[in-house]
Amino acid sequence: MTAKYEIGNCVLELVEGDITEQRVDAIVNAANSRLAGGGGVDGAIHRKGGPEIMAETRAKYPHGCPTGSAVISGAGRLPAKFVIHAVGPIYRDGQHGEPELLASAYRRSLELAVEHDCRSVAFPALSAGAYGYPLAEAARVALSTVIDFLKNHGKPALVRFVLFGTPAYEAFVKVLQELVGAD
Ligand code: AR6
Repeated sequence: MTAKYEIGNCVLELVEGDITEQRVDAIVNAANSRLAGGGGVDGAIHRKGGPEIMAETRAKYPHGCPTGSAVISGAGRLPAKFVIHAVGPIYRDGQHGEPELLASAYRRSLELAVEHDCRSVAFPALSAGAYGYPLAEAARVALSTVIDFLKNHGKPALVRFVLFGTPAYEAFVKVLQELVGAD
């Protein structure tokens, strides 16, 4: 399943699938602030990408990455040029800066992608798994932040959200329709 929305010359895509299988310039990882690896997207990326990704992030970012930010590495054996390690917030009640931190993790990831000439970027639903962010709220922050960025910068040419399972895909489609009035 795929949904597409054009913003100027850019395309925003929603697909149901596995982020580690995406042939794009940059795959975004849902990392933690220690860049220590873990489950979910992070586990899948390091398993499939191989140990050089962790070796590189350990060497380059020994102090990790603050919540709401992102860092970049090579992609090891994954079919991408880069992995962008984004650190979303752990959801408490929505009153502890979660939306701002989540938006800034997306924005910093997109800035890094543009700085590294990435034309295509694939995101998971940051914070919507182990970090407990309610899916519809996470989708609203994710989509509105990406749409604003594409309107303001005109790149990257393709941003694809790769949603794990039909409920996540449908939640994103619903929020996109609410935001843009798409049919
Ligand atoms: N492809 C796409 N989406 C996936 C995949 C996949 N292969 N696997 C899971 N998802 P999570 P977070 C979905 O937990 O909430 C890790 O331990 C998943 O269903 O990966 O930001 C890190 O080390 C959910 O919708 O990331 C951190 O400690 C979304 O991806 C912590 O989890 C994000 O779920 C980060 O938690």
